[in-house]
Amino acid sequence: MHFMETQNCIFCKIVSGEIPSDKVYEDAEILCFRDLEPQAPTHVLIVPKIHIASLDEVEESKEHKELLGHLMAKVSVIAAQLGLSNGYRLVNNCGEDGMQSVKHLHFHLLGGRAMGWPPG
Ligand code: DGP
Repeated sequence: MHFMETQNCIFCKIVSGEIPSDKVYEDAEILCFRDLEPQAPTHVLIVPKIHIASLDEVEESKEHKELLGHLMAKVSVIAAQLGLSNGYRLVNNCGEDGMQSVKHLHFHLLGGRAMGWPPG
């Protein structure tokens, strides 16, 4: 990880509090906040607090496996907190073809309406 990468990263600034966000859930490892451009009645982003550029940068290290396991285990907790009792969609956009725009690993949690498939 390069210093400049975290310094210029919007989501690192949200994690540090430098940029305000509408927080939904927070613990020592992860932060969940409402997306600025919601694509569903409920649309939040779940991010690791440490800077990982994308899912493609996730390694098979103990640290990454524990972090991602923790994040995944919290999805149902956050969904319940948001009242998504009828289901939801969890999305990760990775890299150029995945149309990832913010280069800090994040998962979109969308709900409150039926989703379409296939995705565009
Ligand atoms: P992606 O395209 O998967 O990289 O999604 C990035 C999402 O981040 C997009 O839905 C809009 C959201 N976003 C970008 N900048 C900000 C911000 O400053 N605050 C919040 N809350 N969301 C942001």
